[in-house]
Amino acid sequence: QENNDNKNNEFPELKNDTFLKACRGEEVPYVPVWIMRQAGRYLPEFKSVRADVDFFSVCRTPELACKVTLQPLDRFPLDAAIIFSDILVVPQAMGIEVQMIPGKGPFFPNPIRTIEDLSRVQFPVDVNKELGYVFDALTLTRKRLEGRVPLIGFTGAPWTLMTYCIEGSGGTTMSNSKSWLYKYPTESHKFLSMLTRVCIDYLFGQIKAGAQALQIFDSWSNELSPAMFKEYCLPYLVQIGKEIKAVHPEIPLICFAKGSNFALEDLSKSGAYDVLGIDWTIEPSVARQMVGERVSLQGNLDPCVLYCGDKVIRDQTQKMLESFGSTKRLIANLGHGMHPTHPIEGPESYVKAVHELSKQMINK
Ligand code: 1CP
Repeated sequence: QENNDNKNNEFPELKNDTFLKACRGEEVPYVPVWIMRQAGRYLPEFKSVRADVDFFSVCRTPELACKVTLQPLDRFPLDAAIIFSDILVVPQAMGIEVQMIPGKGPFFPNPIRTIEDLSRVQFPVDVNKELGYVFDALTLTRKRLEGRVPLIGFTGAPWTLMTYCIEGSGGTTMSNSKSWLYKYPTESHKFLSMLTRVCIDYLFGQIKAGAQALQIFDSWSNELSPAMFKEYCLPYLVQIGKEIKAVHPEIPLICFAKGSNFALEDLSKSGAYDVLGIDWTIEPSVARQMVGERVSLQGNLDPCVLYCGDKVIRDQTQKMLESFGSTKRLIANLGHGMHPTHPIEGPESYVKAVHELSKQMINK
């Protein structure tokens, strides 16, 4: 508790608040842009850090986490930074071992396969003890940012974290985790409630440490039918947003329930989020119609456009901005994260196109 009190007063003054303004639906001079996975292996300077240090050691070393968080900002005029970490630090904090296998991704040597395995999950969790390294990285990064742009903190959503814990890796059919929902509804809700509690405590800690906005990643929500989403995702997403909002109404909250387009209306009416992320499987104009003016939208360029050179990127960005219909209540991003194989010129062209084209639209 003691480690972060009053630190907010010591942070440098924010110079570019375009992203925060767009989250709140205020007037902006241009559409702000940041990119999911903007720090990562497409950057040679990231690869050179990773050459000597394994993935979770970068996350656990505030100096290194801070360094790689700032790398993309030194290349591109992005409007927000996102702390370098991973959603899987939460299962680790609950006593579940997670390894990062180079070229493969996350691997859990002992996944939570049976309901008996739930007894192995550490709960409750002292987030200051288990995740204090993330808080330290946030505080350090907020200082080193020198107010250039706001710093975003994040967590995985309960359902997405539960799928990893049960499947033991990504890239599966989700048959184990989805079977849980159908076969063991009580235990599924129990596991999701535990994860929700840890996520909320973790996000409170991130705010205290200096995070200026928070994103909840429900990357695998698209695996669930509307009825299953309503039962196993929505209530927990709403609980997280509401509990944070009750104490910190000033911190913008972003929910990215990837591909769950049917949920946009419910999420926008829940009052739990300021911003909803969308991927490329929904037309921006349709998403805008579903959420009205209740929330800001964030997205949604197909990451694969960034392979296609400046002209295609510019044309597709123009189409995207036009489809959103208004430059208000909008944050440009991709519909998902950067790929390791992306050329550096991709995000460079995208950020430039968003800034230039949106300025033209606003000044017209
Ligand atoms: O060796 C490496 O460098 C591994 C690549 C990598 C990176 C750069 C992983 C492994 N995680 C990260 C960082 C990361 N992960 C960030 C950093 C901040 C930034 O955006 O710059 C963030 C926000 C995440 C969040 C994350 N991790 C998500 C949610 C977002 C999404 O992409 O849907 C998920 C699903 C993960 C799990 C994960 N971690 C890493 C990989 C390769 C994966 C996905 C594996 C899979 O497909 O299941």
